[in-house]
Amino acid sequence: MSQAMDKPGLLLHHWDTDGMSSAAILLRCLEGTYETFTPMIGNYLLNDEDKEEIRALNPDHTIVVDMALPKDSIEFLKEFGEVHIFDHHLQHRHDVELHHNPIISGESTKRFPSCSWVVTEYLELEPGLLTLLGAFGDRETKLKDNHHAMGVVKPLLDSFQVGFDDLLRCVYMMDTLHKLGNRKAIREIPWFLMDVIHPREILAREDLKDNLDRLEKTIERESKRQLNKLKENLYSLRLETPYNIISTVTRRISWNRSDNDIVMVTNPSFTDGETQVYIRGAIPDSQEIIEYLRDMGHSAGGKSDVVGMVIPTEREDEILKEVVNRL
Ligand SMILES: [Mn+2]
Repeated sequence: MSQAMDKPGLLLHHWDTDGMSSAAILLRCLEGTYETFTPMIGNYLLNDEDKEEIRALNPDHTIVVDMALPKDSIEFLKEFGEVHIFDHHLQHRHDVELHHNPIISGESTKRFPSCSWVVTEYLELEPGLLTLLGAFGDRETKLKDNHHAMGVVKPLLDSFQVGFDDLLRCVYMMDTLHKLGNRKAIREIPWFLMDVIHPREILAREDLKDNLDRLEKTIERESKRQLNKLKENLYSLRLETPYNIISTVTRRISWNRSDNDIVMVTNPSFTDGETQVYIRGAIPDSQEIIEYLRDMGHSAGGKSDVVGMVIPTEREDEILKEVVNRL
């Protein structure tokens, strides 16, 4: 990846721990100047604001890390120069200089639990703290069931003389940045991480500790509020928070209730003009709800017992009426 001296490369990464750690691994190895960048939090694409900022940076080339961007965003980046992608999400292969994604080449997610793992192997590096952080971020405690990964994780944890939970705490501290919507800090942290050699350097960061306390207090308070009963076994709660905590709040409420209950939480205050909706519990047919929303052009996803969506706030009542009819 050669570059002209006067133009920076663009290192575009996901806003979570895996994205920040993978970017830091690359920064250690890249020569030349780079600008780190993350899209608007919650958007798995480049919107007009992102594009305007990238135009002003006028990068020499782009490296995309841990983020499955749609074709339109990739085509935009190609206007500036070469595009190299390192990822592990399911996606179509893009027509770019390099799209390195072992998962779409048929490798297993056990073998490559995170993008940090993908980048480490591509660069032929020994797995290290940053490799672990990405995997802990994406898999959390489920990493314990991955024998291949644990074969690498265990000796490293021993060498740092820390436990599994210490690394998890690093992840929770780092992920406060996107939950609090601190995009500037997310873009700066790869530069801090690239020099970190021991987990204690992360655990000692007072700003991240304060973030964690603040978030925990908000989540705890919101999770204990009175729910509205919409119908038998269906309860709702409306948040008014600028924090991206809807999935955590919904999970906490749901875990304290009967398995037959469904909890629906909404938050119109994370993004202007959009309402986040999160539903968890005994959902009769989550796939049908997801398809119904996607057919109308909304962002929706989930599993059998979870549905998450983002809908326009001005059409919220009408859309949620249809959703509630399906619960
Ligand atoms: Mn990832």
